[in-house]
Amino acid sequence: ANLMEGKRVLIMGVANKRSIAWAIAKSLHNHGAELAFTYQGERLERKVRELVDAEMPGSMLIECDVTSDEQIQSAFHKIEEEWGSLDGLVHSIAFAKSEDLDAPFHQTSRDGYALAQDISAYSLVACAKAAKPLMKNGGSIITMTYLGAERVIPNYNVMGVAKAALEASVRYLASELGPEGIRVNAISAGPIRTLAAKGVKDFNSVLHVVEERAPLRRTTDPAEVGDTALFLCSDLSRGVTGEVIHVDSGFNIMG
Ligand code: 0WD
Repeated sequence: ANLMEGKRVLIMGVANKRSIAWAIAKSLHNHGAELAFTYQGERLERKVRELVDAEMPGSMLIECDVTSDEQIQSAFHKIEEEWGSLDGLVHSIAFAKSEDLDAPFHQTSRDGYALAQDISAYSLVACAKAAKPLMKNGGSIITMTYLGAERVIPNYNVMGVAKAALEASVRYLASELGPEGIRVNAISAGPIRTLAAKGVKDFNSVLHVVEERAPLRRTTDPAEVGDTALFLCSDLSRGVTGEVIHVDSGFNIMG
C-alpha cells in the first residue's frame, strides 16, 4: 500500500548507506513518499549524492550543518521554495567528540558537553522551529534516540545525557506543536553498526549482550527502524505524539 502517497518528507542525517536515516528513507520511498535530503558539509556531499541518484533519483539534496542557524534557515527556505509545504521531518543526527566519549563521564569537558548537546539535542528544537511554518496541514517529526538516555550504558557517557535532553525536548515540542496537528516522536533503536557507532568503545560487546539477552535474541535491523519511522510518519500513527518507541528486539524491558 502507498501509505505515504502525496507526502513530502525531509531526511536529515544520511552519511552513508549504513546510516539509519538511509534505512528510513528506503521505507518511506517504498511507500510513495517524496523525499529531500540534507547532508553535513562538502565532506559528505559526493557520498550522499551517489546514493540518492542511484536509488531515489530526482530527490532534492541540500547542505545543512545543524550547528549553523543560517544553514538551517536556508535549507528550510529551499524546501519552502520547491515544495511550499512539508509533511514529515526525520532528524537522525548526533555527535560527540571521541575524547569525551572515551573519558569517564565526570571528566567531560565543558566544550564537549556543550557540543554534544548542541548537535544531538538542540538541533531538533532548531529544526522543529524551522519546519513548523511549513507543516501547514499538520506533520510528523521523528528523531533517533538510545537507551543510554534512560539508564547508564557503559561508555555512552556524554551522549546519554544529550539523548536524555533530546527525549525531554520531544515531549515539550509535542506539547507545543500538537495544537497545529504536528506530532513529535522518538525511536529508541537498539545498537546498529554505523559510522556514529564507531565512536562508542567496545561496541561489539554491546551487540553481543543484545543477542544474548533481548527477548528476540537478535540485534536491530535498520529496516525495522525504517518501518517504525514509516508508521510514525504516516496517518497510521495519527493518535501518537510525545512518545519514545523502542525498536530494540525488546532489550529495554529486561532487568
Ligand atoms: O547504534 C546506533 N547506531 C544507534 C544510533 C542506536 C540508537 C540511536 N542512534 C542514533 C544516533 O545517535 C543518531 O542520532 O541514530 C542517529 C543516526 O545515527 P547513525 O545512523 O547510527 O550514524 P551515522 O550514519 O554516522 O549518522 C549520523 C550523522 C553524521 O554522521 P557522522 O558519523 O559523519 O558524524 O549525523 C550527521 C552526520 O551526517 N551529523 C550532522 N549533520 C548535520 N550537522 C552534524 C552536523 N553538525 N553532525 C553529525
